[in-house]
Parts: sequence; structure tokens; C-alpha cells
Amino acid sequence: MFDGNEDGKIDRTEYQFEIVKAFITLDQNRDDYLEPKEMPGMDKSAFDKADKDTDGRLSTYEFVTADSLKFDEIDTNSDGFVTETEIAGHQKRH
Ligand SMILES: [Ca+2]
Ligand SMILES: [Ca+2]
Ligand SMILES: [Ca+2]
Repeated sequence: MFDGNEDGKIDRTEYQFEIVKAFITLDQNRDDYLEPKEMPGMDKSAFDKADKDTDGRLSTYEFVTADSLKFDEIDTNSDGFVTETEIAGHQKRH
């Protein structure tokens, strides 16, 4: 799902694109904000951290810059690519 050019690795550009796509998919009522109920998989503390203006919903910018979704956070070996393994490991930690 994350690997656009199917080389098993996702670079930063590809990753940002996938995050935006995920946002659009999750935004069921198309109001350009994600509410907690639109993201059942996200835990409350991660949501609150990402909700920087504390209005109870995430804008695209808040979502893309969320700590738990940061590229650098997922790229644990810092080679500039995220792999399936790194994503799986990241999901386990959150
Ligand atoms: Ca929404
Ligand atoms: Ca917000
Ligand atoms: Ca990596």
C-alpha cells in the first residue's frame, strides 16, 4: 500500500504522498479534518499530541506533521527509505 514504485522501499516523497492519500481516505465526511472517530486505530495520546491547536480534530497539516507519522521516526536506520519492516516495527511501538 505504501510502496508506489514497488522496490520495497519508500522514499520521503513517496511517503508524504501516501500520508496525504491516507488522510483523504480517512476523511469520511470530506470536511478536510480528521476527527478521532474517523481514525479508530489512533490512540488518544497520539491524537492529542498531533492536534496542535487543540480543536479536537486534525487538519491536513497537523496530520502530515504528526510525531507518530514522521518519516524520520519510522526510518529507524536513517538510510532515507522506510521499508515494510520499519513500518511494521513502528506500528508495534505506537
Ligand atoms: Ca472529517
Ligand atoms: Ca487541530
Ligand atoms: Ca530505513
